Amino acid sequence: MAEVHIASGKVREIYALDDDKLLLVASDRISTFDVILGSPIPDKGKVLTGLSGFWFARTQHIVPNHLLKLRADGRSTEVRKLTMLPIECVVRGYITGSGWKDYLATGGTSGHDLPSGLVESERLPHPIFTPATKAETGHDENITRAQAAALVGPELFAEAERISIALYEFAAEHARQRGIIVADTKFELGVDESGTLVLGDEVCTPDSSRFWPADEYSAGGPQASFDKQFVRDYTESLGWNKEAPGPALPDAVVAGTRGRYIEAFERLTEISFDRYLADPEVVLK
Ligand code: Q0Q
Repeated sequence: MAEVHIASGKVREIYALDDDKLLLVASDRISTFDVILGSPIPDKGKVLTGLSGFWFARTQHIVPNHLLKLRADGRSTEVRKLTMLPIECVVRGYITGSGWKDYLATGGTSGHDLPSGLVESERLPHPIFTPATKAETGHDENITRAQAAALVGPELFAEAERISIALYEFAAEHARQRGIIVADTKFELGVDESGTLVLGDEVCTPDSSRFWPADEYSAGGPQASFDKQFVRDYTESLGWNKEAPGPALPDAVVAGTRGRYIEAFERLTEISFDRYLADPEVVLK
């Protein structure tokens, strides 16, 4: 099959396989503070691809998805071509990151009035849908639910919100029982030729979500990242100005980070990563 490269993300590539099919390839690149670092994390792309496949296979009762085939390399997926919604479908179970910044400035985020007196990283009474517009570079911009509804239409918006919250609640509960807090996550939804909403992109991975180790959780400030903390601590120790080019990483930081990705995979899927490498489709069963 002739593959025509059509888009690059920071850590992923998209190719066109034919008029209706795309190939998503997850690299081992890692980015932090929106900068790609100088060292890849071996197998990171395979871990994230396996996790997305795991969630796709277990959420079809909530929403159909675009996955057609998980290739033997464990990092490439053949997917149905969709018309993607022009909004990022973000769900937050905890107030942190840009949501926390909005809360300090306005008492809410994406138009949600939140309880007063919340502390950073506090769990919200209920998960909230906080849409954002896609920014080519840098951070997405949080928009209100009304703005998002104006962009996609009220019916599609209502369905996208319902689906996104249901997906988050399903994944976050599964993860919490296995020692990982999914603080927030970003879904990409699209419509197929019949106008049906379909889940695309990656699902509840450490790259599309904030993963926190549950046993270290303590509201009142920023939380340790389950997967990226070694990298953050190292780049912090360099006094890195958080601008490109990102620094190269010592072998120990690369190996430790690889271990955290594999630990997240094995905790959530209860499948050994070696078994996944031997037969990636094991996550779909
Ligand atoms: C699509 N992306 C993400 C991206 C750069 C991934 C467009 N099924 C689809 C998908 C998916 N998934 C997309 N378009 C049409 N049909 C996904 C943001 C961007 C690299 C990898 N962009």
